[in-house]
Amino acid sequence: MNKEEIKQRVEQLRPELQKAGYAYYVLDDPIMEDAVYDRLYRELQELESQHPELVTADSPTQRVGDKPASQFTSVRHNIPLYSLENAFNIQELTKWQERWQRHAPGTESFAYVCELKIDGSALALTYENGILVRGATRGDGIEGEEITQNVRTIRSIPLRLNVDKPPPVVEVRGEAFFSLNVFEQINADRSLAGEQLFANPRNAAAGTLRQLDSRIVAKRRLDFFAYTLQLPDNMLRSNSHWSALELLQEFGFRVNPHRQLCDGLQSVQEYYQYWDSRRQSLPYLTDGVVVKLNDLALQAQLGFTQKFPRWAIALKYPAEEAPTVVESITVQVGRTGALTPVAELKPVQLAGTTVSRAQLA
Ligand code: 3BD
Repeated sequence: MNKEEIKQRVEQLRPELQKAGYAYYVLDDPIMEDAVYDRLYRELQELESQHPELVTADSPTQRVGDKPASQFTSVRHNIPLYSLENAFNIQELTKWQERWQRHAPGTESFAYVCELKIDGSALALTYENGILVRGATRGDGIEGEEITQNVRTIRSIPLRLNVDKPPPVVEVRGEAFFSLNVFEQINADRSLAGEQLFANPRNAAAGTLRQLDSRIVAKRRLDFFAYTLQLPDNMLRSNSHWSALELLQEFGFRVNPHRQLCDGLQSVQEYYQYWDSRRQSLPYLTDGVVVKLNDLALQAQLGFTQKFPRWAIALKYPAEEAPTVVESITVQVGRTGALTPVAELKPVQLAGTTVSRAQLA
């Protein structure tokens, strides 16, 4: 093959591999045999290693770095990541609605978007001209850590947005998480290796994102649901959060399929109860539902308090409980000599983990 033919072959392999990865990791509907994928991937890798000048940032081969970082740098978010106000029952949700309505008097008709609240770790992704250029942890919402190389390993995060004319800058936010079966496998492997277990999938996700060696991150199979995006100008079909979620999906992100438009608190409550009773059957942990006003103009009118958007709230599930028996009580000696009584429990499944000990004081 001459130079031009190699370039053509590379440019043929990339979209083919990218489409196959998208079908597998985002749609969960594979279109290519693993062996075929492997063969084409290796061919691309081989061509790129012989012609490094042909490597691009969005090439499917660029998901895993080759050397660990020595540390992460901190980055200031262009737009802060706000927190979410919590409500624990429908009365608190009603109070919230009355409050935002005082800030937008005369709002007669409105709709809410209900989403499952994924119990993971929040990420901010920046795309320039459609290419993923930066991934950062939430941090304190103002500053996070730049973890781009780790973010690239998440197969359900597109390295390039699936649009013909990408806007100059797009910022996408969402939740990185481990599905429960992956989490259990990670802890089983750690147990065999004599390593300390992760307490729950959220800690495992946060810990993995802060791993300095992206090759380890790549092996752990993090996943990602996108839930919001910031665009420079308006690309949306209608000025609504629902359209934003649809656009994220068109861009190539995984967006949680269990979202729902609700016309008032009655249907929000039904959604909440429906998912409270079925969350045990989901393959990932959720800790509540997030309720957001659908109209983006209304969101803009309401704005933010010091910490929260006025137009969104999390309705949390009560902490999970599970009965078990105390098998014995032991005393743990801390590093400083402090004594702590510990109940040794008959192991019980709780919130995605096995609980076998509980501190008593
Ligand atoms: C989810 C804020 C807003 C854009 C602010 C409305 C607080 C973690 O599935 N929407 C979701 C989820 C989280 C969200 C927003 N929608 N903020 C959302 C969220 N479907 N988990 N969060 N976050 C993300 C946070 N994280 C760590 C420490 C403090 N706050």
